[in-house]
Amino acid sequence: MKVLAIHPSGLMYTRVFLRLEPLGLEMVAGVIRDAGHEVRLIDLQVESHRALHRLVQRWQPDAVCFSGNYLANIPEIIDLAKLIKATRAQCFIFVGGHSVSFTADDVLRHGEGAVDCVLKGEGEASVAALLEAVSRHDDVLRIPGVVTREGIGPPPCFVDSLDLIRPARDLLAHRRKYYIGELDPCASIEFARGCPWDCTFCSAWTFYGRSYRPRSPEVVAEELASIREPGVFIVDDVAFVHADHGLAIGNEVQRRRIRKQYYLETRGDVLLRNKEVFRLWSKIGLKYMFIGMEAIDADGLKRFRKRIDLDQNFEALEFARSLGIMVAINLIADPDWDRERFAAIRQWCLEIPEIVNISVNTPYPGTEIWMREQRPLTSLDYRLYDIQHAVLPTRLPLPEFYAELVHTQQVLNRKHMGWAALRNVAGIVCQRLLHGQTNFARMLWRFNSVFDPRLQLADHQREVRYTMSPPPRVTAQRVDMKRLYVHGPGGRRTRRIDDATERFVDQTRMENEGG
Ligand code: B12
Ligand code: SF4
Repeated sequence: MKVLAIHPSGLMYTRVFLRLEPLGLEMVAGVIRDAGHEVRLIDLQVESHRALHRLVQRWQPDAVCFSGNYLANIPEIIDLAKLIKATRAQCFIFVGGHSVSFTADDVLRHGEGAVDCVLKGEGEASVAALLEAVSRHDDVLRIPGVVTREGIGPPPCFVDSLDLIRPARDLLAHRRKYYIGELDPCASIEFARGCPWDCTFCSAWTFYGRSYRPRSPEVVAEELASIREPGVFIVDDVAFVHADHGLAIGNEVQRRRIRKQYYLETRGDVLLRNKEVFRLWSKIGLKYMFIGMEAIDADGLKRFRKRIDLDQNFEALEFARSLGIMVAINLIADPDWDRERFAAIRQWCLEIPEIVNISVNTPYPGTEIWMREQRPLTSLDYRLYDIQHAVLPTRLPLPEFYAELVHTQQVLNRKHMGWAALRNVAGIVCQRLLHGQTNFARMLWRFNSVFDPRLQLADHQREVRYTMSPPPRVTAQRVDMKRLYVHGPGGRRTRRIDDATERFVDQTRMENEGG
């Protein structure tokens, strides 16, 4: 079969700070190709809708699949599916990915027949079986993870081994367009999959059932060596959860003399527990790190169930500074914040050298707060669910909330954007420009044209053609968390959070110590 894989357009964030290759879709495309199909991949973060329609007309795919990781992309996916189905009625159209795994019924309902099925969970596990069933005109509802308008198949399953899967990186036409800050160009890679923690605002754990599955260090190093880009974004939810795994990959990287610059995301407590890993990685190229601090008060951390205290977070920042790694931290702004709260946050952030990113508290389907939040949602427009818009009632009038939010982001970004930043990074900018890489230079001046309170407010006035189903009415006490899981709970063997102490227990270390 001829299969076209489509990644939807970028959201606000990717218009300024970074743009990354669609790794999940490349992995799914790799499996489809290995199963003997002809595959093409188009990424609408860097190509136009017109280019997509031209490709569909010329190439005439038998099947089209979309990556639905982001809730805010769902209307775009539905519209594209309808347009493609209108011209190629016989084409089988399906959607997979993180967000659509939690909203499958809605996606099928909005699709009005244009979306043949949603494939929930890890795409690699079932996509080949699904296409086989389609080509034989078999019943697709036999396939794990499939949901159609007629019914639901068996629950999604995990791939047998992450080591056997390689992303089809060669299918992307514009690899030089992917970057994060000065890592320009930048590729992406996965060292491990899943997260053992259970923060209330996050759906990474409900997707993977709190499992955590590392890939073999040799396989990771071999894949790294095959990457051409000098920059690498490690996409793990929490990097280096197991010290031995991080050290083993680091040693392999050294042994093979792989020289790259890296960006990763992790937690403060992991950084402190596995200092030797981060020390090694700072020597072999770790440049940037993102820490999801989320709150700078104990109450906030407890409410988000971060299972970490403030002192640990601050100590982690100190430690990262001592290694010379540039850290970006994330804080979650609640729509309930008033002017004083924003001012206090601005003040705190200006006193630290780190990059501070502010996102807006947003209940997403698949998260605990989606079930527990008692405040009414002010909008069911998917496009506003990108953690840059407020979908809960704001204490300040909405225009003022956006004015405060963007002003705070502006103040924080001034440290790292525009002329102030250029003074420090002029050498890097010139070097990238000499290599024809313009992403980083452009990024320095883009903030104000994308993050603008008037534009954010205007987004609320758009016509809403697809409305999301609201959360089921449940009382705060009666939430059955198991109902949220896409993949069943991974069990304690892969989890290892000690519920009594709320601390993570390093599985590899325990095994090595005979624990
Ligand atoms: C790396 C990452 C990013 C990267 C790159 C993402 C990219 N280019 O795809 C960056 C930093 C750019 C990013 C940005 C944002 N992100 Co992000 N991101 C992640 C993260 C941590 C890992 C994604 C990843 O690459 N995983 C590894 C690959 C292999 O897995 P995967 O992509 O999920 O794909 C698998 C399945 O989903 C599925 N699948 C995927 N596509 C398809 C397609 C088909 C056809 C099939 C069958 C299956 C399938 O199979 C794949 C293989 O198993 C996830 C958390 C998570 N665990 O999912 C959050 C996550 C997806 N991000 C999230 C958010 C909110 C954002 C932002 C909106 C945040 C912001 N500050 O603005 C932006 C928006 C970016 C945009 N698209 O424009 C939320 C999504 C929430 C939601 N429900 O919409 C998540 C779930 C994090 C969270 N804590 O809740 N993100
Ligand atoms: S530690 Fe990070 S990835 Fe894991 S549940 Fe919390 S926010 Fe999500």
